[in-house]
Amino acid sequence: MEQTIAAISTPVGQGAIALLRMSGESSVDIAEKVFRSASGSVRELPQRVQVLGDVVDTEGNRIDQVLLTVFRAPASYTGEDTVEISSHGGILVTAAVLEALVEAGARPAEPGEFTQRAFLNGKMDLTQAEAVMDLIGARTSLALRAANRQLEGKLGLRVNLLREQLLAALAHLEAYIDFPEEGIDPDSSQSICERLIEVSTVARALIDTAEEGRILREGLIVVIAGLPNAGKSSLLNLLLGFDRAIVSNSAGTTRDTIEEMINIRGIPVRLVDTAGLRKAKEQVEREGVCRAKREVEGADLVLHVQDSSLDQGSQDDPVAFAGTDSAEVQRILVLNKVDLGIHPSWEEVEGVRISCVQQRGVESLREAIFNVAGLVGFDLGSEMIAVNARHRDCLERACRHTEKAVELLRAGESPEFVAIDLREALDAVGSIVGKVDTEELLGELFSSFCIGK
Ligand SMILES: Nc1nc2c(ncn2[C@@H]2O[C@H](COP(=O)(O)OP(=O)(O)OP(=O)(O)O)[C@@H](O)[C@H]2O)c(=O)[nH]1
Ligand SMILES: [Mg+2]
Repeated sequence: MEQTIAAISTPVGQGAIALLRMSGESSVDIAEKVFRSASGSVRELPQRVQVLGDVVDTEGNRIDQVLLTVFRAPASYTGEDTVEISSHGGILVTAAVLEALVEAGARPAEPGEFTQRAFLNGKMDLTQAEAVMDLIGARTSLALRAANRQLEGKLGLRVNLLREQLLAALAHLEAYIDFPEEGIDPDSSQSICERLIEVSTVARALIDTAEEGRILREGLIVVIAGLPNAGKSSLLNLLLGFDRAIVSNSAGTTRDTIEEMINIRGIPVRLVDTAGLRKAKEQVEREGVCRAKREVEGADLVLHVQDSSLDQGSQDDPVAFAGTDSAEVQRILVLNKVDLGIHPSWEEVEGVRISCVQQRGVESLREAIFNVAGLVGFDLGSEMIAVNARHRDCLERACRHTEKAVELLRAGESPEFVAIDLREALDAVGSIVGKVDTEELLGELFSSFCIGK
């Protein structure tokens, strides 16, 4: 029998109310031990109806007045008997209610354990379980929509179709394995190949959404870089809408990198302010410059800020910039301080002209950033499906083996060999939704969840 688990499902802190959850066969019995109510025994309570009562300690003293709801298996989130308790939202009071549940026989839940049980009880597939975390972590409306699509099972549906196609091809092949002397007739071989090519085409299209998936889940990495005093920190503050970074007219103000999330038309953007790039004399600033360069290397997009009131020729120390000009990183030249008048040397130069002080040009800059997101592969399509890195790895494995199977079939290899690759492909596709023996995978996956989810 699975142990009954309990957790505080809301964040630690003070709030009007908090929610505690319990799931497992003994949840109702445990609730019976700690809950006193005029509505009578918890065992006899109607399910999915909130009742008012007290949670009491072992001596019968009230810990808190709460609302309690019983969900009977299988009609609950986890598919098991579940009890939810809404207590007051204090740090001490929620801990005391949890302690009462544990004393009465529950075990504190591991991170993600409720969702893991929901998966194990067939309430959702793995992609949906992952979507729960995407939904909780979503920072923009686009990310939320994509998480909801996945939670609805849109990705699972696609993946299951791939599985069915592979299974059908394998079944077809098995028939020939039973009669090895006959070999695969050319027509069958052709139709199996066609089926498999379709599988790899669909899988590749899904792989192509991984970049969107990364951006939606982790954000587009936009690094603000340039010479000291160009106005990088001013730009960070302007895009953020509040004074996050110190701005001053002494060159070399910013040392450590400063990172904040912003939302540009639904795209989550991780905006990073960095130390001005120059040959720094002092050690702390040198370290800052090193960090700035590292950030630039890992960026999706660099906003190269320049002081456009100064002569272009006087800008950008080539030594300081060494190693930051990777051709793979997208760049936008941002010409700042236009309020001071643009120096003639910049007149012909293409770039987004802004003034942080006068808050001019911000919309054009947002537009330019949004367009770059499209260039690095942001195009969700109408279905809003975007796979994560784990899905991508599984799909790549599936493609490799499916394509290998096609090669073998075309070369007239015996069906046993082809079947080996097809089983590998099937295993890879199955592990996306969790339809394989995947204990290790599950442990790793659910440990990244919140406790109580
Ligand atoms: N006139 C004018 N001054 C600006 C503008 N943007 C920034 N400044 C000024 O330029 C100076 C440097 O701004 P910061 O934002 O600290 O520059 P930074 O690039 O972060 O500098 P470091 O952190 O030293 O590398 C400050 O005095 C700002 O007030 C602008 O658009 N117009
Ligand atoms: Mg700065």
